[in-house]
Amino acid sequence: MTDAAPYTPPKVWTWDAESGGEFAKINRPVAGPTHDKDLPVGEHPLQLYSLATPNGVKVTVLLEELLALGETGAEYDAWLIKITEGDQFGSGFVDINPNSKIPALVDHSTARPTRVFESGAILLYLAEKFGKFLPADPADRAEMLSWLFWQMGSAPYLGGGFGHFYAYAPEKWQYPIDRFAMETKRQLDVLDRNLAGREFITGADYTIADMAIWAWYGQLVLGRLYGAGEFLDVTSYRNVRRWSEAIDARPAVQRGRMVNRTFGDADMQLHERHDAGDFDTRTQDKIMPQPEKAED
Ligand SMILES: N[C@@H](CCC(=O)N[C@@H](CS)C(=O)NCC(=O)O)C(=O)O
Repeated sequence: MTDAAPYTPPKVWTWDAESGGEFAKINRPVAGPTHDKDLPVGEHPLQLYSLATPNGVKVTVLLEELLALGETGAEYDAWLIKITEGDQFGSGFVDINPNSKIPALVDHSTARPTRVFESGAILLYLAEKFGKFLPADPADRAEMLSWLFWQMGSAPYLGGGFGHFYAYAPEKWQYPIDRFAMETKRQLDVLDRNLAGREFITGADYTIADMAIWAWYGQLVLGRLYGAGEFLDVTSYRNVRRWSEAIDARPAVQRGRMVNRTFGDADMQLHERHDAGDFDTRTQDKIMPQPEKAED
């Protein structure tokens, strides 16, 4: 049953009205830049242009994990792309990602700068570049790639489907919420069954598949996405919860979550990261003007 008003599609769809909802102002039916704007370039080999949504967090978690292993070549500048203000449609950003979505990376350590877009491609590019967080054995690697691509194909049902209609659409409509809640719960069950016999997604080793899946489904089960923890009964996925908490406890994951974050607690927001020391000195609680102390 649905209470949505019936709609008869016209012969040819036209863009003549805002659809409403949280992101209506930035959505357009055409690609390409809307304005000229060069991207800033910092001193480090890797330049990341992003925001701390799940797709952005995947990449900053991997970069922080690589740095934690001592891979100094993974030093990076993380520049903030404010998607609600249309930064993704600036000409410089479109040059590195014609799809106008965060995250996007430029590697300046190569003979010519290498652009990489799509979070899954960025994870794979960095894991291969440093030879970390991906299995060497072909069968194990195939398993890892299967789960990485599972995440890339599945999360749009969670974010663009469930999250959109449950949290961002201008009204609550039962039909799409039912459809995408069902699919989201099915996906959580896929993960829960897989993690029943495995410590991490592909077995004993922590890989980029864990990072990619954790950013979406781990954070969902930890109650951080769409205020939907209770609605989806996330605590019932016990294996996913155990795995989510273990990954969440990693210091590199904690740091990765803070980068390019513009919401939530001020001490967890590091709008831009240009140096490892920024986590201690540049979070919003430290750089925001503090209220003046009352005179004694
Ligand atoms: N498949 C892409 C999806 C990226 C994506 O959807 N990014 C969103 C934020 S999570 C975005 O930049 N949205 C801006 C827009 O749609 O204009 C990836 O994994 O990198």
